[in-house]
This record gives sequence, structure tokens and C-alpha cells, in this order.
Amino acid sequence: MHLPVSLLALISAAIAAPSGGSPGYDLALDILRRAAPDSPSGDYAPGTVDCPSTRPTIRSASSLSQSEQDWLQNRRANTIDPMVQFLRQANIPDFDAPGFVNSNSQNFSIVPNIGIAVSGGGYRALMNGAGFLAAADSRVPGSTDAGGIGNLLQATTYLAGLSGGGWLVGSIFANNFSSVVELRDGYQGSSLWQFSNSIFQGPERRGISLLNSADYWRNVVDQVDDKRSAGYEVSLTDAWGRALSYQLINALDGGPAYTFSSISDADNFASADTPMPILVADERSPGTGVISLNSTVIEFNPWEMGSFDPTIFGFAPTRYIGSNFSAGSISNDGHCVRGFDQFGFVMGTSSSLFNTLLTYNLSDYGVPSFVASAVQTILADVGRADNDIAVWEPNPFYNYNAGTNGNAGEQQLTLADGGLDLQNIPLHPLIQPERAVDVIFAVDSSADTTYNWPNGTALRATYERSLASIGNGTAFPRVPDAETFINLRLNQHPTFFGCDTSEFNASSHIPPLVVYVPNTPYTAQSNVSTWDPSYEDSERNAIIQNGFNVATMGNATIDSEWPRCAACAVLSRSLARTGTAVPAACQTCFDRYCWNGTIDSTPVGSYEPTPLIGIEAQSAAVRVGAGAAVWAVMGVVGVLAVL
Ligand SMILES: *[C@@H]1O[C@H](CO)[C@@H](O)[C@H](O)[C@H]1NC(C)=O
Ligand SMILES: *[C@@H]1O[C@H](CO)[C@@H](O)[C@H](O)[C@H]1NC(C)=O
Ligand SMILES: *[C@@H]1O[C@H](CO)[C@@H](O)[C@H](O)[C@H]1NC(C)=O
Ligand SMILES: *[C@@H]1O[C@H](CO)[C@@H](O)[C@H](O)[C@H]1NC(C)=O
Ligand SMILES: *[C@@H]1O[C@H](CO)[C@@H](O)[C@H](O)[C@H]1NC(C)=O
Ligand SMILES: *[C@@H]1O[C@H](CO)[C@@H](O)[C@H](O)[C@H]1NC(C)=O
Ligand SMILES: *[C@@H]1O[C@H](CO)[C@@H](O)[C@H](O)[C@H]1NC(C)=O
Ligand SMILES: *[C@@H]1O[C@H](CO)[C@@H](O)[C@H](O)[C@H]1NC(C)=O
Ligand SMILES: *[C@@H]1O[C@H](CO)[C@@H](O)[C@H](O)[C@H]1NC(C)=O
Ligand SMILES: *[C@@H]1O[C@H](CO)[C@@H](O)[C@H](O)[C@H]1NC(C)=O
Ligand SMILES: CC(=O)N[C@H]1CO[C@H](CO)[C@@H](O)[C@@H]1O
Repeated sequence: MHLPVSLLALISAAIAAPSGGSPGYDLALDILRRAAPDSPSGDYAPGTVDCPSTRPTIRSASSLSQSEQDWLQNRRANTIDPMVQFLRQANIPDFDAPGFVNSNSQNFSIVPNIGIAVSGGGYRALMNGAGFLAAADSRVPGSTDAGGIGNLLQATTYLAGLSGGGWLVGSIFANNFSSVVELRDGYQGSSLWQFSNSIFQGPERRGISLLNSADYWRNVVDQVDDKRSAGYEVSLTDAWGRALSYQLINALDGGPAYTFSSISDADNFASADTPMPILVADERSPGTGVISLNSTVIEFNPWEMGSFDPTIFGFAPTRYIGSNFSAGSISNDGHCVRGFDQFGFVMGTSSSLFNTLLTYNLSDYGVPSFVASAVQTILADVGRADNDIAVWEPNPFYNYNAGTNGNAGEQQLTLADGGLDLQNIPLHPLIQPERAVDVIFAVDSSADTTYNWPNGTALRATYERSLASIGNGTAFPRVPDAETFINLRLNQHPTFFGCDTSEFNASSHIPPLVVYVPNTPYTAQSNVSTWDPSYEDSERNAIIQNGFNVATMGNATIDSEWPRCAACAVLSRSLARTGTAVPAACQTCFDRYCWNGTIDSTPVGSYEPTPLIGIEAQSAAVRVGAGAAVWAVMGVVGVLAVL
């Protein structure tokens, strides 16, 4: 179903320059080239293939995969130059940070290992997270100007996404690691990030021809039927993932044959020129319909899916999910299956909460009536109460680790939205001791409060889980209650957790420093409802821009030292490990941005933050003035007192 090259050239030649003013032709070609449609069926259904000579197996989670270890050798090396750029720009006085990294560039147990985690929260999370990634991406104009944090993304090893954050990370990797600006602006005729057409309505165009809503839905339903006809159980997640893909994957019909594992073959990923993408979902607790903190957390990466938790404690090769594994192997007379790890299905699994959109009264949204019947058919199979799950059958972990894996006896692996256990930021893959991450930029777009702002719930969930036996040797910085987050404004500017490593058990693993980056209004009310299914381009762009301002604190207008402080956070664990004295400027940063253990649990009334800079597009001078006015309203003299 993918475009033949000649047609591709034809389309590219036909398109006009996009409104953003970038050269349309090259941009379109770069975006059009993307991860591969390598499902053997050439379509949405998985297909049976001969097994490779080394038959796929499930492996223990006691180490990282050989593929990841090999890739890390290249990735860690490739992060050095951008990290040096990032640190140079931060200009830490009386400390040669670029020299520190350069002189230790061969020793990966010294140089910083950076992760970014983008929370769930529907389109709000996609857009706010996109603003952060744009600010961190040296390819984005303005990101490396004074006050910027550009190059951080290029210096990052792991990029994790969950639910709406998984749409962002998935969309970037499904489209050849295009930048947020490229994805946002797309090109004429592309349905990429066209959120003004809701998934109910579908995109305006199918390649070069118009596409009406009925044909769009017919296509979605047909694809799901193809998978069912090929002998696989389907769930609403299949339909949801298909619909979602039209907006996120720039291929005809949302790229039905594109697989998540094909990322591992993409040139820029294989050569470690991009971070490693990881999407997160939860496994439903055995024998119950419940997702709790004790639920097994599942990750999807380009090579593997599985869990470090002491339940499953194993990983399956992403490419061969759908094969009949039993006790970790495929029987000698059994065939292999590929194409089950369909890209939209993986994104849909991480965000399966949104399946319920398809149980709305669809006729109210102008969706053709045959879609409602298709939904009823699926629900009749899966069970109405289970409308928010993703069915992965066969279960790759069938008969695997039966002593600890509560679902080892089940033919079906039942997965659900990664945020349902309240761990709405995908920190889990990044706190595994084996990955040795030093700092996590945790972008939180959760809707915790009445008005859809975050209050630290996701961090608390991960902290609590790290203390339980399910945590399996992970550690996480202590975090305070929601009231403290609000009263001390820990959710209104970046806050560091885990600065002082003496809070951790010295004889076990020291977890990463967490740079909490909460969704905060700077230039837009970025707290749109999780359930709002459509956005005009202007609103989308304003929320992305707000996210850029959250990441940079308004290009450092709120704190001129913010980029330096972000750099100090990156260096923190490396300084500690090498016994290097903390530079005075970094100490100032830590005094300002680290949560120091103070609690203020005074009950809070309504939490209604107002934009720190102002909604209107304004000149720099006016902007600074407005910022100062906000501080004055807050009753503080200087920025330092606020932080
Ligand atoms: C992906 O993008 C890069 C950078 O824009 C480009 O050089 C490369 O050719 C693209 N790769 C593919 C497979 O299209
Ligand atoms: C890397 O640094 C660590 C910690 O300082 C040290 O123990 C180790 O010997 C170094 N490795 C190499 C190859 O230099
Ligand atoms: C910060 O810089 C970016 C990129 O140049 C720009 O889009 C944004 O509007 C700026 N923010 C402020 C508050 O000036
Ligand atoms: C999680 O498991 C622990 C035992 O490891 C148990 O004490 C706790 O009650 C469980 N929590 C939930 C929410 O099920
Ligand atoms: C996997 O097992 C199921 C149930 O026994 C069977 O229907 C299916 O054909 C098998 N698939 C392959 C590829 O062997
Ligand atoms: C669904 O919407 C249609 C059209 O708006 C309406 O006629 C119908 O009563 C609604 N059904 C339910 C169950 O609300
Ligand atoms: C914090 O968020 C949780 C939901 O994540 C909510 O139940 C709680 O009421 C919130 N508390 C405050 C003080 O905002
Ligand atoms: C610290 O970790 C070690 C090794 O994991 C463990 O044996 C010890 O009980 C822990 N101490 C505390 C106070 O948790
Ligand atoms: C800790 O932070 C609180 C407010 O966040 C501040 O009032 C207090 O002075 C700080 N304490 C120390 C010891 O720095
Ligand atoms: C966004 O937050 C503001 C207060 O900060 C509130 O007045 C507004 O109603 C909120 N909007 C939504 C959609 O929750
Ligand atoms: C550090 C730690 O506790 N690791 C355990 C994680 O779970 C597996 C499987 O149960 C154990 O073998 C590890 O010892």
C-alpha cells in the first residue's frame, strides 16, 4: 500500500511550498522517507513467514539486549559533540564543562547519560511535549539562540513516550526522526498533525485525492477485518490505532503495513544518530480487570517488548511478536509471524484509554453507522467492560516464568494505556539500573487538578512503586504530596528531585536526577481537556509554542540562568561519580531548583495559574515587562525568591 517511487516524485513535484515558508520540495521528501512498511502481508494483517535460522526466543531481563548494548556504544559516542555544544552554550563560569566531557568522552561510565520522558494526556500531552522536544532540538530555528536548550535532544540516549506522549515519540520515529516543526507544518496534502480534522472525521485527503469520512472509516474497518480474517483476535485498540495513524504516520492510509520494529532498520536509528524510542503500556493484573501500581509495566523498543518487572522479567523480539512462543521458544515445526507489531497498534496500545472515544454515540459525530456496528462486533468478542484494553494474542510470555508471571497460563496478553497505573510519565524504562541513566527530563502534561494541570501524581506513583517489591531494585527520588507541589510552586517551573544522593542507599543503585518539567501556562492556556478531539492549527501551534516556553522558561526571560541550570542537572551525577567539586554556579542552580525536602501540606483551594508571560504575541520588551508584573502579583521581589 505504500507509494511507489514514481508516484512519490509526482506528488513532490506537485506540491507547493508550505505556509511556514520552508522549501516544500525537500521537506516533503525528507518526511516522506520513513520507517518501513515491512509487514509480510503488505497490509495491516500480520503474516506467517519462515523462521530465521536462529529461531526467535524470549530472553531474561537480567541484562540489556545485545542489540541495545551494541547500539549504545555508538549512541553514547554520538551524544558527545552535541552535549559539548549544549554545555558550551550554558557557559558555566569557572568550570570547563566542555573540557570535562571531551576529556572523558571514551568513558561512558563518566559522561552523562540523558533520558527524556514525555507523559500521557492526549493531544495536550502531544503538543506540550512537542514544544519541549522542539526547544531541545538543534534543528529547530531559535533553539540554540541565547536562552535556548537546543542540542539537548541530540545529546539524549533514550526518548520514552506514553499514551499521548507516545503519539509524539511514535510520530517522530514513524517519519524518519522529523523535527517537531517539520511534523507540525507538514506539506500541502499531508494529513500529518492535522488535528482540526478529528479522528471521527478523518483526513481531508488520501494522498493526492480527496477522502471522505465514509471511505476513511471503510478503510479502517476493512483493515481491522483483515487482521481478524487472518486468524487474530482484535480489540477496539486496532480500530483506534488505525484511525490515529492517519494523523501521525505520513503514509497512504496511515501506513497499515508499517511496523514498530522497522525503526531498527532505519538508517539514522541504526547508525545511532537518534535517541532510542521507547513506548510504555501496562499489563492487566492477573484474573482481574484492574490496573494498579502492582501491574506489570511493559515497554516497546525497536528490538524488543517485555518487562524488567519481577513478574514477566523477560523480553520478546518485537519483530516476531505474533509467533506462538511457549516457555520462551517457538516449536520446531512452528512458523514465525511478522507484522503484528504494527506501528499504530503499538501507539494505540500505549493509549488504549482513548478506545472509549469509539464507544461514544458516533452518529453525533457524523461517523457512518457501519462503524458503530463494527465497534459492536468487536465489543461482543472482547467484552463491553473491556473496551479500553489491547488484546495481544498469542501471549509471547505464554508458559514463561510461570512461577512469577501471573499471566503465564493465558493465551492472551492483555495490555492497556500506560497511564492507568498513575505512572503517567514513562519513567520506568529509564530508572532500570541496567540502563544507568543519569538525568531524566520528565515532561508532565498530566491533568491532575480540576483545571487539567499536573500536581506531581505521576512522580509519586513511580516513587511509591520503587519502594515495593514490584520495583525490583529500581530506586527513585523522594517526592512530596500534591499540596506541597502546588503550595511551593514545584509545578510552575522546572524542579529537580534527587539532587542529594545521600537520600539513597549507598550500597545499591543511585537513580537518575529527575528534572521535572510541568505543563505551565506561559503564552497559552495549555490545559486543554484530555478528551478534546480536535484543534485548530492556531491553537495547536500556540500550545506547542507554550511548551517551548515551558522548556526554556520563556527563552530564559523568567530566569536568565535556566539553560545553565539545565546543564548543571545534566552534569550532576557525573560530577558526583568523579568526585569533582560542584562549580559555584551549579550550586546556585541546585539551591534554586532542587526540592530541598520542605513540605507544605496546607490544603489548597482552586489551583488556577495564569500565563507567566501573556497570551498575546508581544515584543520582547513588553514580554519582560509582563513577566515582571506576574512576579509582582505573586508578591515576590526577585525570581530567586519564587524558585
Ligand atoms: C531521513 O532524514 C535524513 C535527514 O533529513 C535524510 O538525510 C535521510 O535521507 C532520510 N532517510 C530516509 C530513509 O529517507
Ligand atoms: C572509567 O571511569 C571509571 C570511574 O572513574 C573508572 O573506574 C574506569 O576505570 C574508567 N574506565 C576506563 C576504561 O578508563
Ligand atoms: C522563544 O523562542 C522561540 C524560538 O525562537 C519562539 O518561538 C518563542 O516565541 C520565544 N518565546 C518568547 C517568550 O519569546
Ligand atoms: C502490591 O503488592 C504488595 C506486595 O508486594 C502489596 O503489599 C500491596 O498491597 C499491593 N498493592 C496493590 C495496590 O495491589
Ligand atoms: C499459533 O497457534 C494457533 C492456535 O493453536 C494456531 O491457530 C496458529 O495457526 C498458530 N500460528 C502459527 C504461525 O503457527
Ligand atoms: C445518538 O445520536 C443520535 C443523533 O444525534 C440520536 O438520534 C440518538 O438518540 C443518540 N443515541 C443515544 C443512545 O444517545
Ligand atoms: C492531585 O491529583 C490527583 C489526581 O492525579 C487528584 O486526585 C488530587 O485531588 C490532586 N490534588 C491536588 C491538591 O491537586
Ligand atoms: C541497602 O541496599 C542493600 C543492598 O541492596 C540492602 O542489603 C540493605 O538492606 C539496604 N539498606 C537499607 C537501609 O535499605
Ligand atoms: C527549602 O525551600 C523552602 C521553600 O521551597 C525555603 O523556604 C527554605 O528556606 C529552604 N530551606 C533550605 C535549608 O534551603
Ligand atoms: C485552564 O486553566 C485555567 C486556570 O489556570 C482555568 O480558568 C480554565 O478553565 C482551564 N481550562 C480548562 C479547559 O480546564
Ligand atoms: C535487583 C533485583 O531485585 N532483581 C531481581 C528482579 O527480578 C528477578 C526475577 O524475579 C530477580 O531474579 C532479580 O534478582
